[in-house]
Amino acid sequence: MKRNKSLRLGQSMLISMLVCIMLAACGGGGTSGTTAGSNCGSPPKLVKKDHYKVGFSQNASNNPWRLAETASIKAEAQKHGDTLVYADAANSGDKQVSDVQSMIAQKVDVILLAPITEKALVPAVLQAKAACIPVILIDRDVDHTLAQPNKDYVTFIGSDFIQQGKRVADWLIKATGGKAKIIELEGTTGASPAINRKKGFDDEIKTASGMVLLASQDGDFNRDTGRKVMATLLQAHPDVTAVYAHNDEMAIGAIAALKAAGRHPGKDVIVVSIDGERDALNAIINGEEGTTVQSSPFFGPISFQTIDQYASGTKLQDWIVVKDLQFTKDNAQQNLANSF
Ligand code: GYE
Repeated sequence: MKRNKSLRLGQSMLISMLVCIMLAACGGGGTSGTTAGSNCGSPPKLVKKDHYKVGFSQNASNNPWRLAETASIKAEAQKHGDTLVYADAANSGDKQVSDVQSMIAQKVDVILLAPITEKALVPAVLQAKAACIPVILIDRDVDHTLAQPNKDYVTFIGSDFIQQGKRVADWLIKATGGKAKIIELEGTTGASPAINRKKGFDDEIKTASGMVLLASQDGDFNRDTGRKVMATLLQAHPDVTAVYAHNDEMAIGAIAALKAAGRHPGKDVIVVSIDGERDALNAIINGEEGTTVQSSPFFGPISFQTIDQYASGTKLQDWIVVKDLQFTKDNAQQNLANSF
């Protein structure tokens, strides 16, 4: 019985996927305005209502940043009296694609999507479009050669990741007098913040000839992975004097690895990162971390405001830029209460 049911589910998913692929293929011939087979707009329009059924596809829930983002979305949905259909992809691109497909099947009005990587969720974005459901990307972007804002999805709401990397690099160049041997811990390979935080930082340190990048490796935006990768890289590069982590979780992991190896983070190795988590602010206060550039996870208010604007027919920017602060020993203490 159960097997039959899942077989049928599998078959119907296959059929709907085939329909979507056909629609995407028909719509890909340069026709503008509408997707072939539907006339709901490109991107699909959102009919104005008092209350919406909003899908929120979260990519993971294994760190304070993700939990803060989810809490912010849930609180705002409640404030608006909207119904939230929430799914956590638990760090799997495949699961996130099927989460979005399930939201399409549940006929949500609009989908807030935090895509795990730039490429993995593109088919799901196109399937939602074919099903006349507008998608708003939040916190991470998709590959613009495969799906475009104001066409395949409504807009991307998120930080300027290149700028974040550049700001960290500028701080580090100043703090080290332009001389450092750096290990870089990258975020999840293929995720837009990992790609662009690397670009912003790597390009900027090239402006100071004494800034040497010893190694750069994926730590999956994860504390324990960051710790392990740092421990390994430390053996190969004992001459390291600075660590740049693409998020605070990996920075905290790196600090643990440095201490376990008898090093003194904040004294013989300067650690810098991005996000503004409470643990990182505390590390700055106790001298083990140099700076963290904020990447705000509080997407609730801006996301629901954008939904309202879109339903009212306001033409939205391709990218709604979230502005970020920067934390150092001068302001970490006073921002502790607002951290996550
Ligand atoms: O910096 C990180 C999270 O996509 C901007 O993803 C977000 C990043 C954030 O896992 O901590």
